[in-house]
Amino acid sequence: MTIEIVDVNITSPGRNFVTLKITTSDGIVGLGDATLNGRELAVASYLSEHVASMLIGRDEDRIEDTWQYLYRGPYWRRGPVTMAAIAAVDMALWDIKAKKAGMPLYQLLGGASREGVRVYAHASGTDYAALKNAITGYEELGYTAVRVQTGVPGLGQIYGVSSTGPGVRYDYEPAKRSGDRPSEETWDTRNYLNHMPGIFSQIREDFGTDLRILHDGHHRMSPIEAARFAKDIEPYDLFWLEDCTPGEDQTALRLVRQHSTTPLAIGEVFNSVFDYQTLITERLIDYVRSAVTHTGGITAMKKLLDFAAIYGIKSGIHGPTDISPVGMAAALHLDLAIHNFGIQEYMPHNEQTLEVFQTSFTFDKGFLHPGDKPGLGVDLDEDAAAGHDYTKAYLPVNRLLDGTVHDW
Ligand code: CS2
Ligand code: MG
Repeated sequence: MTIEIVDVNITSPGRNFVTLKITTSDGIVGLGDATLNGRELAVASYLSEHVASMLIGRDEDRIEDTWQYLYRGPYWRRGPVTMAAIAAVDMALWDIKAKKAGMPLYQLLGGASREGVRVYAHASGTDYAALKNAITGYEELGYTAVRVQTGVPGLGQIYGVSSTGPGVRYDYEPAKRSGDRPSEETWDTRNYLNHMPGIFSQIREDFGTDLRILHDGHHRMSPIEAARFAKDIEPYDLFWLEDCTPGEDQTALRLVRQHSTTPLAIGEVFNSVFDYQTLITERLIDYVRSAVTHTGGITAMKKLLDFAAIYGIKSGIHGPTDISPVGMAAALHLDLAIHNFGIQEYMPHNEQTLEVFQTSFTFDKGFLHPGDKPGLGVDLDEDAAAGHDYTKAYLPVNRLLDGTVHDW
């Protein structure tokens, strides 16, 4: 059989999603997530203007060949737009192959290596009282791991911290759906470095040693600042410190490693195994943070994670709400199948999103399972999707207190 129809669906049930839908000549449908937060239409246009016509008439079973055709064929390589487009095609073809086999995708990836995948939730609060409330709420829901982000004295709204006060549901969304340019936030690393260790100390005092605590530095520290921070927080036994330095500077983590045993995670802005080459071969990280959606799909992620496994490095696949339920399902099938699974990020999607994308995954006491429906296990309700028009949205820009543009 061959690929007959290629559609790009754009919907916005509270936030924007781009979904590739491939239909074969015998009517089997595969879905792939192509969502790139704040730059959604660039990927949609790459797919519909450049890729769709290349797929028509191809054998849907030739997944590796199609991946290489889309990666090596155009000459221009890598980058988030191209790799999200390739990821969407790859996911859709794996979805089709698993549907044809009558199996959930994880079976084709080698079968389950565990009963469920441990997930971490996002707990945040503008001050410690609000943060404590959020962590307590997640513990009551059964979570065993939380990412903690909190306000910093002297700074206003900062990325990763819910501004709506205490609450169990993590209701922040950094991509603002209004206006023609990004909003701006302020940052001061000195205040942050002085404030955060005390927060981790209070969490350990209030919640004990069992809880897995994660934290996201969002690329905002210099190598020497990150080294000091990783050393300062060692006593609080973090599960990981994420993105402590800007992602493109792989050797920055050598300095952090020399000074601390705090586990390090990086990679949500990466899109290729080559972004990890130094990090993995020099064992500078402990967890790979790529999204299946932004790193070339299941084919590329499986190779990346197998490469990481040789060096004792585990997975920590990116899973905020800007990854659609299709991309999340792809992550869960991989998580269940690979040996070197570490943890999975999980921010539940809102109800409107789950009406558009019907999923088969289940949550039980801090663990997710992708379910046993053939394929990825996600259906797209196109009528429901049509009810939510695309709305332009921008991620915020970060500035130091003197106005200098800063990493975020
Ligand atoms: C975050 C993301 O999930 C995370 O660790 O860093 O929420 C990130 O800010 C967004 O994916 C950006 O689109
Ligand atoms: Mg992050």
